[in-house]
Amino acid sequence: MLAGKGRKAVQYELYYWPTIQGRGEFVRLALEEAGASYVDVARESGGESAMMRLLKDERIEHPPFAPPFLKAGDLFIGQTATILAFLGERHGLAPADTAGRLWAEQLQLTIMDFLQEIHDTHHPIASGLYYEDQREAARRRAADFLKFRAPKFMGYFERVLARNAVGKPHLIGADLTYPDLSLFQIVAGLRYVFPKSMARLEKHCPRVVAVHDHVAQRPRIAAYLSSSRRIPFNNEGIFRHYQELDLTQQSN
Ligand SMILES: N[C@@H](CCC(=O)N[C@@H](CS)C(=O)NCC(=O)O)C(=O)O
Repeated sequence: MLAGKGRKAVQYELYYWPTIQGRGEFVRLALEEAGASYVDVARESGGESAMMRLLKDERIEHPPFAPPFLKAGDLFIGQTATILAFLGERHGLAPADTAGRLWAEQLQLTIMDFLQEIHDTHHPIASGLYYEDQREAARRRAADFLKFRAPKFMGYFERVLARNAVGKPHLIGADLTYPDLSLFQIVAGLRYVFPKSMARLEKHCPRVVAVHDHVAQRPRIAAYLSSSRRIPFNNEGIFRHYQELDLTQQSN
């Protein structure tokens, strides 16, 4: 059991690949900020096999397509954004009104689009092929990503933050919501993947960086980040560092 000391009895089961942050990390961050009690099942002995069995289990009424998925009582919930909408509502990490909840979902889905494009910089042809088998395409894709797509996504979140002028670094209203946690993870991940390009890009999006810094300092998140529950970035996951893909163009 990975839940911290003094927490209530296990409430949630998170199923995700045990050696990477990946999409599961967006869920872990929400569980940690909520102070929720959870088991990161695939990191337990025999847990990965249990996860694979569940993915094929015909008795599950609403079967998830892929990890991450969350078991909450009798509910099985797949899709990162859907899991976060569920946890956000349950744990005060989402706006209470319909318009606000939809806005949070919209921002989260945009973050998931951004994440997919980050993944595609190192695997532009196929996830099932080795990076080494798609290196040239990756170089072209990363160059395009750094020149056009990363500035466009970051610029969008910068504008959203500028419009939400509440004096606090939050995407929605005056309180922290789950898209803030996910934006933190995007910045942390991009710093690992493209350290040189990110140093340049961050000069144009100080509000996004402020969200990152605020989230990193929240007591539960800070405790989580320095714990063994936080898997270090590595070159097996979505965020991978290949030096040759960083700063592949010089124009920004
Ligand atoms: N849209 C889904 C994507 C889920 C997904 O692609 N999961 C990856 C790991 S991060 C996986 O295991 N995919 C297996 C597959 O696509 O066959 C989400 O956001 O949760």
